[in-house]
Amino acid sequence: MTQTDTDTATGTGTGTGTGTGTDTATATAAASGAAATEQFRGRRSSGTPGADTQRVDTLVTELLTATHDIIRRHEVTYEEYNALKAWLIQVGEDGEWPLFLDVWVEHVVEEVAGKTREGSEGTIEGPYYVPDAPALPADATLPMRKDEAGIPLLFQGRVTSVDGSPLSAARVEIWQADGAGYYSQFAPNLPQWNLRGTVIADESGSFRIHTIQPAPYRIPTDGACGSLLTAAGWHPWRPAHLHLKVSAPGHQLVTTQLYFRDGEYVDDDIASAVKPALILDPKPSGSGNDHEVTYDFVLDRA
Ligand code: MBD
Ligand code: FE
Repeated sequence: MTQTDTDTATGTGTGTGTGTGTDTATATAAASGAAATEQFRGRRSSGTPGADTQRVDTLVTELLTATHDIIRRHEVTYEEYNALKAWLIQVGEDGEWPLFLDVWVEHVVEEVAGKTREGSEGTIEGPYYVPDAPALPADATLPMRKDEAGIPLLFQGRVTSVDGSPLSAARVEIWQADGAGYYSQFAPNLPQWNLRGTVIADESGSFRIHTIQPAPYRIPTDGACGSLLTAAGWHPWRPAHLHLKVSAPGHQLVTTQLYFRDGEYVDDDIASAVKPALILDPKPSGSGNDHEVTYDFVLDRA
């Protein structure tokens, strides 16, 4: 982290877990983990299942049985069992349950949840969404620093219903990492809403978002998830991506991500969240080194 533009930087986000309040703070697994944990807890008031004893019994029994089978089949030792126990404790201490679950589990939950939708393909939300990003007009530039690094990108499109009718005033929430792979509110010394916004589409459901092309994202390697990567010989990378939540009255919200053709790790995402329909192919636009791409969203009825 070498940002020097601190005039609007808070780095403190919505919680006490982000940043450390010093200009020299570096991004750590424990700090971004604590912020992600707090963000998740703050948004999770509704939708608690838990009353269905039968279903909990079935799911937990099958999870445990699968674990027992693995132990028998591979003759797992006490050394390995204790290494697992220590590692699980560490995941909690580092606040990395949101990261671990969203990287290695969420894609299958999303696959099940999205099975019956006809509209735009979705994919995982990941740990770094923050609700209520500042509202922006249909033709907008995302909040960014004066010297924001990265190739300028015009991301434009239209939001329609499954029957093709335009969804006027659809909301296009967008969030992304910066050119160094950092998300505002989860890494220190970034302006609070850097590269986050809620774009309100026009009467025809159209939007034009000026941003920068994000960089591939390296999940934190200095915490428990990093230990797992090292121990298993896995790489820590996600391909460069834009995160989106697109919604309109009377329609189902879609949570998705868009990737870049031929981008590094598009075929080897550590979070298994790439789908062919989600790969953009931006072209140089008339001016300078800018790129532009069009992607339309189709929403299912609620
Ligand atoms: C990310 O940016 C992300 O999108 C996911 C799914 C996991 C970790 C970091
Ligand atoms: Fe991400």
